[in-house]
Amino acid sequence: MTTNRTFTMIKPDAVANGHIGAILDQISKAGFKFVAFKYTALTPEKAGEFYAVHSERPFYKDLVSFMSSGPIVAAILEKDNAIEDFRKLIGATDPAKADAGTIRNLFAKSIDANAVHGSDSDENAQIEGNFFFSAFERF
Ligand code: DGI
Repeated sequence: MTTNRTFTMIKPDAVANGHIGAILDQISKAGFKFVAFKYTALTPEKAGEFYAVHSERPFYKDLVSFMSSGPIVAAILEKDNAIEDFRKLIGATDPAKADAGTIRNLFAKSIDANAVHGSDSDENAQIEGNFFFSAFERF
């Protein structure tokens, strides 16, 4: 089922570097509406759970440590074709390969600290949104 929703995080590097406002502006100008929004932080346990799919990958430990290193912004976004359009807006996982003008091209410095997360499927958008937000926190 297509939900027209995606889930995003502004990661600890982008928060620490003062890019929350610029990133939210770019997301809004691209036509995404906010369904749910919070400023929070992941514990190492929660970060490990969120990225469990990568638990066998060599970068998993560093990823969990980085994602629990400071506050993040978590949000559910709505727009037609949300998953694909948001992945285009953020650019490739490795910022060195991200197209000019994409969020990762503008605000990320490395593949592990790459500024933003965007869900890769409708199914994962639902799972990830449910990970952070209750029904009472969606509008
Ligand atoms: O969906 P993406 O965030 O673009 O990428 P992903 O789901 O394949 O990986 C999740 C995160 O894990 C990614 O944003 C950064 C990290 N990651 C992925 N591949 C590598 C990586 N980190 C390192 N150090 N090296 C990798 O090859």
